[in-house]
Amino acid sequence: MRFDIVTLFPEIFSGFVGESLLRKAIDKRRLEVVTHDLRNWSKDKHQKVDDRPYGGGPGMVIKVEPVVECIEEIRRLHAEPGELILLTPQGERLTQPLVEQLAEFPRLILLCGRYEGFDQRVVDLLQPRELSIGDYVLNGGEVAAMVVIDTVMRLIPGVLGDEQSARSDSFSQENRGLEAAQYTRPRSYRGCDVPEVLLSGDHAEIDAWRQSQSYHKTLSRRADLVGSEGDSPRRPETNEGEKREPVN
Ligand code: 6GU
Repeated sequence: MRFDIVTLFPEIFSGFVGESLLRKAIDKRRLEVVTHDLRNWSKDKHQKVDDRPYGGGPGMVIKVEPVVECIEEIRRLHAEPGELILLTPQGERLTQPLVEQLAEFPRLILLCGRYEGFDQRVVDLLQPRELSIGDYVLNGGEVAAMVVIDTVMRLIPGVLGDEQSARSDSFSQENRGLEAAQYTRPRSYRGCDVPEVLLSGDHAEIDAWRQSQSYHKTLSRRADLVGSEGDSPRRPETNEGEKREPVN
């Protein structure tokens, strides 16, 4: 899968792209990440890509020509035209099912906004899919683009190493609930012990305990995830949860 990132701040991505999991996936040729500096498409000698808004008001607006011409040019860099995504707080909210859809595309082009936004004609002409990562305001789309790459890449076969672990993550199609608590050695630390059931070696019992934990944790923290019939997490068959220690 290929990601093209269009941004005014390509340096923001260098540490992220060098990070080990992403770096390894790139080295294994499972992923390709290419940044493009929007200023390279400026027609201005000062490489300006923004201007004052018509009608007045605070802030600056990113101009239409550099964006449209940049997207046209980078589309031609690769056989796949790519799914164009504009990162904006006004977009559709990114959720795990949407991440799963995005992971099916061979190429995503991520357009990062800044300042007060883009000239509306960017959207009218290019008709991107508009995405937001949540109900809060970022200074720009760069952090949101990293969230898209981070969430999508883990679903690409061969990136995580263990595909099953991504499929059963919290919020995935397979598991809409929160995950059960995990423990590793030591068995006891400062008076806090690993739950006995995890040491029992009884896998059916362990599974039931984890399902019950997941269900009760989801209900207490994120009741909004326990929706209508058919939605996970389902209530476990047993009443294990009631007699166990409370979930944290
Ligand atoms: Cl994608 N961009 C900005 N600027 N703010 C956001 C966002 C995106 N998603 C949530 N807040």
